[in-house]
Amino acid sequence: MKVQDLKHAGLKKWVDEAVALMTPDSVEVCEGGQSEYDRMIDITVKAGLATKLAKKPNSYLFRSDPSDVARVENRTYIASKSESDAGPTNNWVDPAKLKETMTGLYKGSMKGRTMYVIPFSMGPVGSDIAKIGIEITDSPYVVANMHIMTRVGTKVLDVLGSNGFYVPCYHSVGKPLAAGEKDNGKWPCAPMDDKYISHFPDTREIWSYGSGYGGNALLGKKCLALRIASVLARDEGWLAEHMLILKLTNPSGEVKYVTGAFPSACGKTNLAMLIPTLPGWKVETVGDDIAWMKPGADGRLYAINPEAGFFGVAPGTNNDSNFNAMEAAAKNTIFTNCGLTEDGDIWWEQIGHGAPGKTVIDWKGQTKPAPQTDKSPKGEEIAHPNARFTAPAKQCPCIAKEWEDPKGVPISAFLFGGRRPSTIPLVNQAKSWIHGVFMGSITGSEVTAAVISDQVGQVRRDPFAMLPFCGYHMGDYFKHWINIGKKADADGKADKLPKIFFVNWFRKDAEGKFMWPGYGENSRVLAWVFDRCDGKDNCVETPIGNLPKPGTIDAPKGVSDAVMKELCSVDIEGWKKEIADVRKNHYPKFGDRMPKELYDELDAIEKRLGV
Ligand code: SAT
Ligand code: MN
Repeated sequence: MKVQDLKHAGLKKWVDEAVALMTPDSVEVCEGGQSEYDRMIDITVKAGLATKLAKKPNSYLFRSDPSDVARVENRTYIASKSESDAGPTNNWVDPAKLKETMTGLYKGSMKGRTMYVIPFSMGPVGSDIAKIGIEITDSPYVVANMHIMTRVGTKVLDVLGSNGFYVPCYHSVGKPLAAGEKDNGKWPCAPMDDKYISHFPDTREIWSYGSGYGGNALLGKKCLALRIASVLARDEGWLAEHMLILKLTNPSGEVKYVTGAFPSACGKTNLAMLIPTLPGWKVETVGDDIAWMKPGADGRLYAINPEAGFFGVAPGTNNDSNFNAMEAAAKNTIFTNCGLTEDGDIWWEQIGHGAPGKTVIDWKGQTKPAPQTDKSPKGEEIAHPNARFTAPAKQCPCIAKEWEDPKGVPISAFLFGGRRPSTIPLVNQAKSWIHGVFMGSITGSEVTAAVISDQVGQVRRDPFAMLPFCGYHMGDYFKHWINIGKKADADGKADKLPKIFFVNWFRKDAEGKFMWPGYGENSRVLAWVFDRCDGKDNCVETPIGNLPKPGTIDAPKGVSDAVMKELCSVDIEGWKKEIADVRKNHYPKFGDRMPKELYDELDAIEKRLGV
């Protein structure tokens, strides 16, 4: 479709301005559909950027530049008008200055390339909870990924109409081509110091430059669906959260929907696609990363998954850890930075088997001996640790039939969690909404070797798993959560809000061994949560919250009664330390915008613990 055929006057003008600034060789408005997707892939194959996989139907492997392999948090900006609105935990630059710098970079940045204008819907097209974005990009890889991760095309423009609201998103890889120059197999991107992932919350705009990878470039995901959406949600009275959504069915066929927020590397995608070991229970997936929730007329919160695909971490995924993800990525999938086997299949660390043949090509394009097992020495990885698969959600065998319901699904429980080797029990229900907000605000996870080496073993707090994804001041974000509870109270609908739980699959014993087997066995905890939402008599009140009554969570094989008891009891001394750390090191980070209600919770728990 041509730009002059756009019916939305503001949109047409915005695109014209971008064309004048970025001077692409040609411009194309994306219409969506399989043939457009195939054409984008074809362009990348011809440019030497993608390899067709012989072993996976309609699937391709890309290798990015070694400098462009993950989100770049230190180049990510929340450029609100006022610095204090971005808060102390976001990078801030004056929006006018940032636009000046980036306009300089965008000038001529698409020379030699095609500009694609991607109309996309976050959420089912036309849903009341959905939002529209328009991404301008010079990367056919981005177009193909957006086709999988969002709903793209003319159907979105039809909903937008001639004056609808959309979030304008600029993206350029920042590598213009000289006359006759071609990518020639080299992933285009700009040097690190020229990369910018910028958000303008006041004007609801996203400007991204210099990176072609993941959340830096697929702007519907973290940029729109979390950073900008969190601001919209604050202003409009809903929630945009970094949460999975799952459907839980008990043996009597009753259904509840549960969301969960966990910092990275805590198994969010695995939980969303879990295969229960508990007989008669079923888990199905609505979403694995992001939930948008709006209060319905009945006072319940209704959630949609704004995405249409999974952008999952490949290493560690195998038929045992996540059979459903492996199936979802078995065809029509884009793989990035995985290894390539001799017989034309992908390979990664902990895929469950060695690589066939004599050699494999690693994510940097180097030929290496084929690994016999599925492990590689650290630093010698065949797949990059942040290698990804982009797979359509509808291919997931356990996708819930209502995953695209435009009304969303009514949520019964929120789970917060992290990797906590000590202190934090297996599951703990908040005493009240505000106590649950308190739990969310102190969420943290042990730093694993995969992240930052000098912090290994320490707890890094990541409130609501939103620290890198909140588009405004975290103190105000906590206040927004508190206000959702206050409003429900005022409407006499507090009992309709989800119950809040804190879970921990990662407790370790004195020898450093995991005490809880995790994975499918987590269904035992989900079953307890399910019954708790029905008010079943399965808990005991303690100073830290409601813990499982002995015997109400069946121990999995190999877990003794003594271990179950330890997992479900209060470690008073540990909690005193936990709370002291929150008071001294965590809450002060948010300064004077830290809501008083949360300090009151801190006082109350100290009192209950006898501090
Ligand atoms: O690169 S993404 O932001 O899409 C994925 C992630 O880092 O969680
Ligand atoms: Mn995520």
